[in-house]
Parts: sequence; C-alpha cells; structure tokens
Amino acid sequence: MEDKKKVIFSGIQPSGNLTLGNYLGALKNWVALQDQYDCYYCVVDLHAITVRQEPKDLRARTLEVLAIYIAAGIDPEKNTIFIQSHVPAHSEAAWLLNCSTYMGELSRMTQFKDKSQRVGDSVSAGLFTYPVLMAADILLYNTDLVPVGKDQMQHLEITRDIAQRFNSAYSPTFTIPEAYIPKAGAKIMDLQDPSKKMSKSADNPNGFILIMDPPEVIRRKVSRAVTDSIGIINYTEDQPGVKNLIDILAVIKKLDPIEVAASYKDKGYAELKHDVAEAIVEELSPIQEKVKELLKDKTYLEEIYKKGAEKANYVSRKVLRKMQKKIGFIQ
Ligand code: AQP
Repeated sequence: MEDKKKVIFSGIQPSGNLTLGNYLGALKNWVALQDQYDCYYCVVDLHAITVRQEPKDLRARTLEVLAIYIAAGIDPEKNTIFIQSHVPAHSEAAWLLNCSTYMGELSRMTQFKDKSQRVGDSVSAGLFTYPVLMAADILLYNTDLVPVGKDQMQHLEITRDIAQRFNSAYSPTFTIPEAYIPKAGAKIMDLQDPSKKMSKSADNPNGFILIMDPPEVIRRKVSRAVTDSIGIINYTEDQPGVKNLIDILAVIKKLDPIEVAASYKDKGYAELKHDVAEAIVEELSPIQEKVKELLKDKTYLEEIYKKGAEKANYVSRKVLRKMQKKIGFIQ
C-alpha cells in the first residue's frame, strides 16, 4: 500500500496586492512541495479583515490571489485550493482554541505589536487573536508542515503550544506541526528600509515590488532601492540593502548568495540593480500573463474554489467534531 503523504497547509492574506516577498518566501516553495505532499493552500480572507478592508477590493483581491496561486504553478488537480471563509470550521475551531490560549502569549507576538502601532486606537480584537485563527487553520488538517517565511515563525510556535496544551488538557487530538522555512528567500526586505520586511501593506509603495507590477515599475523601484555609500558589493549584515538585492537575485537564479556577491566583486551597484530588475521581470512576466488570462474566466476559478471548499469542509469538519466531543459538547 502507498504511504500516506504528509500534509502541508499554508495561506496568504488578500489584504493587499501580493509582493515579491510573498512570492519568494512562500508561493515559490509551495510549488516545489506539491508533488511530495498532500497540500492545502488557502486564501485567508478571514485573516485579512483583522485590518479594515474595502469590501469591493477584498472581493477582487481574493480572486486575484487565487489566480496567482494557479499562475505561479500550483496545480488545482493535485492540491486543495480554497477560500478560508468558505470553510466555517476555521472560525468555529478558532473560538474553541481561543479558550486554550493565554492573553500573555498573544501580547508577545511581534506582528501584533508592529501592526497595532500602525493602526493606532482602532486596533481590532481580531488582530490580537490572529495567531489563534492561524492555529485553527493549521490544526484542522492535521498538518505536518507549514511552509512560511521567517516572519511567521513566532505564530507557528504559538500554534504548537496551543496544540500541545489542548492535547494534554483533553487527549491527543492534533498533529504538532513543524515550520518549513526556505533556506533562501525566507525574509525579503523593504527596498526603501532594508531593516523591515517587504510587506504588502507598507506605506511607501517604492519599498515593495508587487507580483503584478509592470516591468517598467519593477525596474524603477529596483533602481531606487536604498543601498549605502560603501560602494563595494559584499554579502554582509552591514550592507542590508545590497544584501537584500543579492538575496533576491540568488533565490530567483537558484544560486548561493555568497557566490553571487563574489561575481559582482569588481562591479557597481547600478549593474547589480540592473540584473536584479531583469531577473524579477523575467520571473514574474509569465505569471502576470497567466493571472490576466485566469481572471477572464471566473467560471473556472469558481469551479476550483468550490471543489477546494468541498474537500476542505469534509476534512476540517471531522477534526472540529473531534474537538467538540473532547471538550464535552453534546453531539
Ligand atoms: N518579506 C517577506 N519575505 C519572505 N516571506 C514573506 N512573507 C510575507 N512577507 C515576506 C510570507 O508570505 C506568506 C503570506 O503572508 P501573509 O500575507 O499571510 O501575511 P504577512 O506575513 O503579514 O505578509 P505581508 O505581506 O506583510 O502582509 P500584511 O502587510 O497584510 O501584513 C507567509 O508565509 C509569510 O511568511
């Protein structure tokens, strides 16, 4: 009998247009993993509303993210691709897990600290409990591996803690998931402030490259990327802007960043930026074409997310029932 494949769960929020960071840190790895694992790739719209979204934009972006998944190479025949709000078990399990989560541990989450500062007084309770919803997403599928960028590591650790707490308070219920952090591309930095990660909701659009940015915009943003006045290309933390450009080039070209840096030893920043921009354009152009095609065929996209929701509902409902039973709810 064939061995059961290990399970992967991951998702991206339609909280803005997807960036090169989302692509290199998450999506590109999802594609590489799809043959080996039983993968659930979700558009996490419930997460997106932890920060206020314009309904019309949220609708459009949710479909665009789905189209980007497929255009990037995630095969809908091999993977379960779905929209989070179509699977009510996520919200229900999140409530149950909220009751096994401590305020103290949620207060330590750096994403909450960063984002709540940006939002100011109107910070939602949802933003605070975001990691619990993420734990529900992962645990409902008995996930073994979660491919994420480095920024999500803390959320994965709290997921493991919540799962272990639930398992020991009741009885073994959840698989304890592991993070799958890519060796390269795990943290792409903001082009204008390389001390911050590249983020789709950053204030300065010159800091991020969008997957759907046209070639001339990509070239312009890369040419304006902040570097330094050292003038020599090295791969070091002391030159975070240059290091970030080398990282981007290395991940796209599947090369070692130190070797990339060495090959630019006698070259200038302008040449490095030119090559980085061209590599990004070459990588993203075919994806952009496919996304545009896919968005013209809403019926096809609907077929995919409906089929995905059917499978995800079936699998997650079983785990939710198990949780409810163990907690002591009458079935
Ligand atoms: N800069 C990055 N480098 C590498 N990986 C990244 N990811 C995000 N930014 C980078 C990875 O993309 C996946 C989806 O992230 P998300 O959209 O669910 O939320 P996020 O991590 O909060 O991403 P953003 O772009 O910063 O969104 P906003 O601005 O809405 O908060 C995750 O696997 C993440 O690690």
